[in-house]
Parts: sequence; structure tokens; C-alpha cells
Amino acid sequence: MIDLYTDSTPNGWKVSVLLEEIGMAYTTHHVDIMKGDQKEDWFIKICPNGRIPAIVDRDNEDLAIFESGAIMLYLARKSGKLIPTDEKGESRVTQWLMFQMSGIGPMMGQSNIFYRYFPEKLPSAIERYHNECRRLYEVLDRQLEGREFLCDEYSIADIANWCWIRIHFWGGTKVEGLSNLEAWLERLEKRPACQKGIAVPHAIDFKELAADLESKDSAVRSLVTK
Ligand SMILES: N[C@@H](CCC(=O)N[C@@H](CS)C(=O)NCC(=O)O)C(=O)O
Repeated sequence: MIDLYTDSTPNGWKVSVLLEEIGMAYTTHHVDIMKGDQKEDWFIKICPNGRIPAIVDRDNEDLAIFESGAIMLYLARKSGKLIPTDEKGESRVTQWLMFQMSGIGPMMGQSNIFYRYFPEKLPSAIERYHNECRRLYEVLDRQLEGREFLCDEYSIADIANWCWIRIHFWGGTKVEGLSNLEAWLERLEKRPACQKGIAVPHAIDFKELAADLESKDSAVRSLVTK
């Protein structure tokens, strides 16, 4: 049994979608990042970085794992699903997973902050992250030319990238004109496991989040601008 510590964000979805896809039993623990649960001692013992997601594998001597990419690799290898076992195939999937971890995640994260959350609107910062996100989307669009998924078969690399890019509107970078990427986004959105996973621990209401940002004491704004 896996204990999953998460909240309703792209990094959290990566793990809940994966668990749904591989059909592994798990118990969800809501770490409310708006309330600061991720900074509490009990959670820091599981995740030294104080950020969601994290897991504890109760069937493996309570092994605690943090960093969404490391969790995905562990669960895919443990289940023997969504990552090839041959060296070349595994390397290809790992490359596109790392592309998400080091490019899509951090750049879209900064884009969200400067476009959506930051109290001052800094056009040059917004433009820099929009350009970089668009460049990364174009890389994915080229990779998806003539392919249904990023590698030969559906894998953790698709899940990791999709969980972020599905909310590209939040950071303000458009996917228009990238037809391979748009078709792939729709393809994943239709998967039942993807739909289930993005409702863990609860479905996110972007209208509510946008309304929260209007308030002077906005929890989300103070979280990302500290
Ligand atoms: N590199 C980490 C990033 C984790 C991360 O940034 N998590 C965010 C939610 S998507 C978080 O916990 N934010 C709360 C905070 O910054 O205190 C991973 O991929 O697991």
C-alpha cells in the first residue's frame, strides 16, 4: 500500500494520475499547502524539501520518497508499467521525464508566478517566461510529429508533461498552432485514469483560485511571493 501526500497541483497530479493508471492501491493524505501543512515537522520528515508530492511505501519498509520525478520512476519500475525495461527505451522515457522536471515544470511555474500571482506586473519577466514556455512547447510539438505519445508507447513522460501543460492557460502561454501538442493534450484528457487522478485530493476550481487572487489576504499569492 502506498501513502500519497499531495495537494491539487500539477506536481501532485503526476503521482495520482500514475497511481490510477497502474492500478496500485493508495491512501491519499491531503497536505493543504495553502495552510502550510508542507512546512510542518511531520511532513519534513517524509519530504525534506517541504513540498508536495511525497509517498511512503508501506510494503517496502516504509520507504519515503520525495520529488515527483523520482516517485514516478520508482512506481513505474515497481509496477513494471509505463516505462520500458530495455535500456534504450528506458533512457528515452527518462529523457522526456527530465525535460518536464527541469524545463516545463520550473518555467511554467515561474510563468504562473509572474503572469498570474505576482502583485507587480513585470512585462519583461512575463515575456521571458512566455517565450521559454512556448519554445519548450514547440520542442514537444516536434517530438509528437507522427507519434501518439512522446516515446514509442504511453509512459510516465506523457503523464508528467501533460499534468503541467493541460493548464497552460493559467500561465498565459498559448498552444495555438501546435497541432501535434493540442491533439496529444486532448488524447490524454480523455483517459479515465487521467480524469480520476486530477481530482485527487479534490478537483481544482480555477475560478475560485482566480477570485482568491483578488483578495488582499490571498493565501495563494502569499505562498508564491514569499
Ligand atoms: N521539484 C518538486 C517540486 C514540488 C513543488 O514545487 N510542489 C509545490 C506544489 S506544485 C508545493 O508544494 N508548493 C508549496 C510551497 O512552495 O510551499 C517536485 O517535482 O516534486
